[in-house]
Amino acid sequence: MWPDSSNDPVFEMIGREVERQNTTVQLIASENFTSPAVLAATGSVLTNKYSEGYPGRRYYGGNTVIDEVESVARERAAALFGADHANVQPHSGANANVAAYLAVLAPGDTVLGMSLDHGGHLTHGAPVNISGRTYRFAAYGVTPSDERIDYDQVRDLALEHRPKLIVAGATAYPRIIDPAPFRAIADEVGALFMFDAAHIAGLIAGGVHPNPVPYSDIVTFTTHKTLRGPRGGAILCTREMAPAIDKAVFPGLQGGPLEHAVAAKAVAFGEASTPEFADYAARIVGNSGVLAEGLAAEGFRMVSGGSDNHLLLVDLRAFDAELTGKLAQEVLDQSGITLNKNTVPDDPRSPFVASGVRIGTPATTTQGMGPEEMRLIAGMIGRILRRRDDDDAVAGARAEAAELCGRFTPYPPILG
Ligand code: DSN
Repeated sequence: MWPDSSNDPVFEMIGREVERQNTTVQLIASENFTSPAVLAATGSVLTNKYSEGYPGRRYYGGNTVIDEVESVARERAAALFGADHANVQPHSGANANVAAYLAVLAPGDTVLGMSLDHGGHLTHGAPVNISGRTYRFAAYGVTPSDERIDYDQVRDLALEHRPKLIVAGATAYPRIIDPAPFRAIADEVGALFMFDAAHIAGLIAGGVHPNPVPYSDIVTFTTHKTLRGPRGGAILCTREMAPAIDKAVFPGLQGGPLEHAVAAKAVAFGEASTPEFADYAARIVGNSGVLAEGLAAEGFRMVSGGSDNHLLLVDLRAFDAELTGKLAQEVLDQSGITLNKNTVPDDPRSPFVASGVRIGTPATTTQGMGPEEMRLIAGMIGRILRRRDDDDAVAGARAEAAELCGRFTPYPPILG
């Protein structure tokens, strides 16, 4: 029926990626290990189906089962976060954000969001992104003194710019983002309020970060970060906003939904509603705190002094003024520790070089690593970066990382 692909080298490559994920330490703050159930749904025959539209209102026949699946996903997402309505079709967090803008803004409208170089996201108005090219974004950031969001500055900027929409949320901010002052500021200036919860959706679901849903007109998020589902996005909104959001996702922005991903999102929402997941979310944050202490003991400076969530932003300059984020990422990669370079607030270096690294604990926590392993990893990072010119030290660290991961292997090789 089909050509024989069993010897296609792509499968050998996938096998090597399973091996990489199994044998190196995954510290990218936006990554995680999905469950076998989520992987099974992602790899299901639902990928074969066209289903433009929404449950009960499709443009193609044969969608009885798909309607059931998408309805379950929508109901579970809404229940998990206490929202009136969920749209589970966005292919990504970026698509979710662009659809939200499409729903409530006209080209040229003013929006207030967090600047990318203080921890925001490309879709929060970066000039190179469709958001920055279509709308007039004004940006708030963190204070120079405590490196946290200054809600007084947000208010001042809102009063000055009178935005139609205020956006909260970040990709490299290690602290709680309080939705309440944002709501108050939005009400004061007559703006809508959107919270981009991409990074922290799992922490919200697990009850260790304030839930922005009661304060927001729209909440967007990704399903593959702390939430531990398949790669994808979703939007929560009020009942009043639901028709505009649905219309913006389809037909406004996307075509046929990826129903295999929608099924996997449904499975992930189910998993995230369990007591085990709440325990997991608490352990993510606990591990982040221990890792911060361990890295501080090695001489690193945490931006804002520490972390309340799943990530740390580490300013490398206190440890070694010559060490860039780019070099640290490369040396650690060779040593079996995967993380990403990241600018720190007001970084004199470009984003390609950067003075910091971003470190997250969602994946290692899924593997079952705890405080003891966080202290070990902090020590390894310090040692590797101090001895970065010593090839033997780098090779030794690679073996140490493999030994550590061998005790917490996420996947059997068969899943390749
Ligand atoms: N790429 C994501 C992250 O790493 O935070 C944001 O889109």
